[in-house]
Amino acid sequence: MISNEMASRINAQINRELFSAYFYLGLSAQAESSNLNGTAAWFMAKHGEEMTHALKMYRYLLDQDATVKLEAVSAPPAQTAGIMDMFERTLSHERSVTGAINDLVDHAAHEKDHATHIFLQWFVTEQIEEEATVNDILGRLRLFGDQGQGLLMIDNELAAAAKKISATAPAA
Ligand code: OFO
Repeated sequence: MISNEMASRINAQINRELFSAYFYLGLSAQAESSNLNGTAAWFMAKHGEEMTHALKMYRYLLDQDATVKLEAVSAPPAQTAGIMDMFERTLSHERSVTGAINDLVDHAAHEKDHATHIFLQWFVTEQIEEEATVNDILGRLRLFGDQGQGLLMIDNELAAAAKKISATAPAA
């Protein structure tokens, strides 16, 4: 059993994870409409990952005999200004999620809720990887360009990365 306050904070995080999934779904559609099929596959794979994150928290609340409270999910950006903008928004989004996870960890520590504190460690590690991956993609876009051959190469790399994400997706 966890406190009502802790459960309510985790419910808010479920909403953020569902928003993340929605955010990536929107970017996937925009990338595919621009014929960036590898990029679209990568964002779609991220969509799947974010759903898994939401479901991990959903499962945790139920296992802790707490109430799952699903709220409305905000709309993601309807338009972006190309691939660079997509990944810049992705990085800033993931940084905000990292901040929210850190706040949850702080609160679990404050409540001396050891179970939740341990549960959240997986998310702390996951955020490091997510930010590093997006930073790497942005670095390559800056280096090789977001048009022509450079863009084609990066789009192909993202197609390969999407396959790996899907193949190694953790079970909820
Ligand atoms: Fe759920 O890790 Fe990204 O947002």
